[in-house]
Amino acid sequence: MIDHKTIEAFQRDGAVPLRGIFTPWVDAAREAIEQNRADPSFRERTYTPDDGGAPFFQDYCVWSQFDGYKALVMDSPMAEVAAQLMGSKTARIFHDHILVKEPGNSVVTPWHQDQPYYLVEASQSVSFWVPLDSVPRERTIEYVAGSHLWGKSFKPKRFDGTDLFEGDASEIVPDIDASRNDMDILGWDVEPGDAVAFTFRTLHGAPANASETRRRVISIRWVGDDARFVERSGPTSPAFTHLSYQDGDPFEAPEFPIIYRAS
Ligand SMILES: O=C(O)CCC(=O)C(=O)O
Repeated sequence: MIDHKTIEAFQRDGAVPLRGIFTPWVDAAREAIEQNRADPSFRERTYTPDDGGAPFFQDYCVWSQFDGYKALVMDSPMAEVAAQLMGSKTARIFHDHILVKEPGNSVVTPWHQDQPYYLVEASQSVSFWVPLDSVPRERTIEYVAGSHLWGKSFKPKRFDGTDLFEGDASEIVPDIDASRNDMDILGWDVEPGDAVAFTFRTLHGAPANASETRRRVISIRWVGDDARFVERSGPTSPAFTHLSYQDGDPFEAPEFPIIYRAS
């Protein structure tokens, strides 16, 4: 499905572009975005900036509720590619994150790792950031190459800057923008149906949308064979408060089905 060089780049850099692999699923996914905006879930979190600018719509864990998202998860090669990139026999879906930055939206997605927000820990993880609009290099998501191998877990904050877990004393994300010249920052211009695959531990961030074009994205997260539940000091993001588990339990629940299993 994907070549060896792509897998190597993913494992070395923590992020790799995949060109055109989801193009057949773009139209239905765009339809799903409109259905989802009209009928958001209880997890929806839309940021409307104080500057009166356009909103940043976000929703989570809705992939099974809208046909266009479901097709991307179930019918596209995503699950098999996830298993290949992770070096896992299985690919289990964790969740989706819908991110629509409307034209003129001023919200910058701050630099962060995804892993510390989650109720799952896995050495095998991958998110597919799938744009449904063209996004040029200057407006696209960026990654710090190799940061997934730093052995760090930086403090999770909401995109509005507040701490996710009260009293969390973990290390704050370094000021990546101030040290851009000393870092290997990766980013690619992308077309609808491309994707960037990255690990839950890779530091990433994304600019505001100062353009006149929408920036619709579906980010879909997967884990591999060794995934385990992890207890945090408060509700995770996304939160699954109805689930009960012990730290280190195998990561299994009906909302996280295995979609691909190598034969
Ligand atoms: O698209 C964005 O603004 C951020 C996406 C992101 O942080 C993610 O997919 O994990």
